[in-house]
Amino acid sequence: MHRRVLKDAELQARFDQDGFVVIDMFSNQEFNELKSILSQLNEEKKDLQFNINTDYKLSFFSTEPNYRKQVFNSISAFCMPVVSRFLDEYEPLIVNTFDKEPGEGEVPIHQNWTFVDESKATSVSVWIPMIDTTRVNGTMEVVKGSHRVLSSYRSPSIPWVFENLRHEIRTKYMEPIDAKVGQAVILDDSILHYTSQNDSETVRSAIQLIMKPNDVPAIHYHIPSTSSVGVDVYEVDWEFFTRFNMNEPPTGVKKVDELTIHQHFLTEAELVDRIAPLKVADR
Ligand SMILES: O=C(O)CCC(=O)C(=O)O
Repeated sequence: MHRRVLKDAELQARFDQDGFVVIDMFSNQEFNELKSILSQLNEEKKDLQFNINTDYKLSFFSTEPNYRKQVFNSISAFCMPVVSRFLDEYEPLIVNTFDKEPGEGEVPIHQNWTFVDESKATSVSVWIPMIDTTRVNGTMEVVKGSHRVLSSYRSPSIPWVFENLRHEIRTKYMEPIDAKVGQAVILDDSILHYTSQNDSETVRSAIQLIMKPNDVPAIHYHIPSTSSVGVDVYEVDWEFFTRFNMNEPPTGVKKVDELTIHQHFLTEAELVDRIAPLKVADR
């Protein structure tokens, strides 16, 4: 039995079925406060260097741990009381800002990394768009029901099980979520998701809080380059993620276990079979 995620039973049932829910989260006043916290952080951002070059600007890729700490501290201090109205005893592990300039910013299809032992608990991403979002300006798109059924071993060093299906997933199975200012999308971190480039004239900014139940440890999986099946399990915390460069092995954290995994690259038929709604009741 999985530890519950949401306090409300109806939201929990929808989350279990689809792998996400959209919530009216912030009052106008709260949203405006969050906007001003973000614009203060953006002032600091101008001279930042990034250790990974992407078409979108992600605070997690900043080479400056102090900036990442500042993003974590100021956004989570403000958001925690609000998010806690909905999530059942969750705490932030990573806080990110994502910016897409006009004409760029595609975030390729991915699942978020594994942050907890998913046989017992669920980590979530609380995604908060700072303007109304649709497919035109790069809203959140998801494959409904793709959570918990693909792989619970996800990290920068583990190959994606959907690697051979990127085109099919994006063109046939992704569904955009039109989101309004004040709303948040709560995603199971194992759901397949994607955001397109921003084809509007306005910058599209969003905040992501990756959150875990406060009574389970945070973990990070790493495959050493010498192995293709052996996974080292590290126990980690929020500070680790303010300095972690995903192109390098984890440092300064304790290895707590070693696992053997057999990743299997899915075919389209297998993907369809796993996400089929009829199977939801059995999960
Ligand atoms: O904001 C974006 O464009 C991507 C966000 C995302 O991938 C996430 O919150 O997991």
